[in-house]
Amino acid sequence: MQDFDCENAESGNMENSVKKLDMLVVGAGFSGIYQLYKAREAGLSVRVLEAGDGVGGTWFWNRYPGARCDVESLDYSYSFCRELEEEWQWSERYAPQAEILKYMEHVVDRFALKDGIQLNARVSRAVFNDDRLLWTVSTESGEVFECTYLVMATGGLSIPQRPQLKGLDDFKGRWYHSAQWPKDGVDFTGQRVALIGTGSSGVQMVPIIAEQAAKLTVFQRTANFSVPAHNVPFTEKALAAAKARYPDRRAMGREAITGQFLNANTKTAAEMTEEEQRAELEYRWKGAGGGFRMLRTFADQMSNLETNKMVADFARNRIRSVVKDSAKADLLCPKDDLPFGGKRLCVDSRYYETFNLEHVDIVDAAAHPVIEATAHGLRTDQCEYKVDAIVFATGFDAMSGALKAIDIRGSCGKSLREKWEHGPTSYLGLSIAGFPNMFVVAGPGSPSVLSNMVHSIETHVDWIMRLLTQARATGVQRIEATQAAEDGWVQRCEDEANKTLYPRANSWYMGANIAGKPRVFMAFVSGVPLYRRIIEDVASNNYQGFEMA
Ligand code: N01
Repeated sequence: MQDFDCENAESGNMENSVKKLDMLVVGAGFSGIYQLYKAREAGLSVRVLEAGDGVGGTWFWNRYPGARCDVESLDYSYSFCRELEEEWQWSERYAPQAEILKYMEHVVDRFALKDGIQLNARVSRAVFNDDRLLWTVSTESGEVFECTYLVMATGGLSIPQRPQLKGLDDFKGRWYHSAQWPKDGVDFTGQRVALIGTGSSGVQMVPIIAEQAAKLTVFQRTANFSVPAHNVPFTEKALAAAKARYPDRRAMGREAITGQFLNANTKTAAEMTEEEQRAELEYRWKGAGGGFRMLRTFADQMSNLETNKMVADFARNRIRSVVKDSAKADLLCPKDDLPFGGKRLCVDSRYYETFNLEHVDIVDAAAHPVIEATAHGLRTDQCEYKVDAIVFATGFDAMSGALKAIDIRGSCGKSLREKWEHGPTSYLGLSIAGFPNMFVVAGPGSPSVLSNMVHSIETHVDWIMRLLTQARATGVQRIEATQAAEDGWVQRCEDEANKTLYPRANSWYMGANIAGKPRVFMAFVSGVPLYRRIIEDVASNNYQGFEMA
């Protein structure tokens, strides 16, 4: 099958005609770009539909001040091409948003992928035809495509949680959401700014907005743990040394639980002396460690409450040692009922230090919820805060949101929204019973958000392509996870999660950040290496759990 004539399509000449492809990919983030590359390599006609007017996914939309990756860039980057690794020069240990976006644009150019990506094309509906074994996919602007395979590369954190705040339309200042930040940036110089939300986005923004604003008031509903990034610029020498060991680094990453090497301690806390425990905690908090290394301080940290509390207490002590005002420090210390790492750990640069500035304040939005926006600011149940700008860092309808945003109809018209009414279900986090020939990259039920996303994305895309290559070679036209396989996988994910402390936290991993969203732990918690072995076994066993016809 030939790729359609995109020149005609874009000029509108084919507006009402149906474009036919082997594969359609939804989303041009890390997943969609790599899926396009691999599908083309396999000789498929393929097109990526992207809602934005540029590629990059997360890194296209999240342009808020201070946005940067909190997985080290040497790991949070494609590993499929050694030359790409060699030629790209990361400027910092944790690259800022603009640099990651530039990297992704470079990948698109370098591998000549641009003509396979259609921008400003938001997919609204996808319907499977059981007789013709095709997906019909429509965009909001009315374009229609038919494809044999549909790959949802829609991302786990791509549907922002819009603020449901009474009176927002009457607010006379400007308001922003972290994930829909203006391309030209925002200058807060001299302004009074309110910031709602203290997850990763809020924590990254606070120090930068504080540099500009005359007054910054942070409305915190739940204090989460944040650890220092110890971000540093790369010297030429350091980068060259790291690159000389790149294959080893990648290999160690593949065998690490999150798909990035964090020098995990293999001992439980009980197997160490107090002195050793202390040294381990210090090492991970300080420059040699930092960031997510704190999640790997003890082998039983996410399964043993006592061990977890040791890490949590250590972090709370660090917060108190930085924040001079004890009332602010009290508020910033996460409460005892939140396990360390139970909500996604934040990684910051000078977050806690920023609260020592006189013009930066914190409001307990759990005790005194924001009730409404007024013409001149925000009102809690206590008082009105007059501000010039409001920043919402209130997160996303995570994991399932992007898929439910599209009206997806599988075999016999089955609706994904209805199927997922009680929470997302899948087989292996990449296939859904009742939705043949559709694949989800890093979907609910895979390690995805608990891992180095780029590694997980490459794993999924490679696996999908291996399956499709075999299917095409053997004349298989319909690939579908069985309901029994899906049920078994959902149960396994739940059982694995219940062995850990994760379900104790009201996190977005659990759907707890969205009112009315079912509480289901949405990721495979037991790590990238085990997960990869499971899906490799499935492939070796003739794709056990799939019906192939
Ligand atoms: O969103 P979040 P995020 N009133 O959901 C609060 C990734 N990421 O955008 O905890 C008041 O974590 C909410 O409070 P609570 C990363 O995976 C990565 O910060 O629900 N507050 C919370 O404090 C991350 O985990 C990077 O009580 C309200 C905050 O808003 C994920 O994206 C950088 C509220 C939302 O925190 C999401 O992070 C940034 C309300 N009505 C993000 N509603 C990297 O560096 C919500 N909140 C890779």
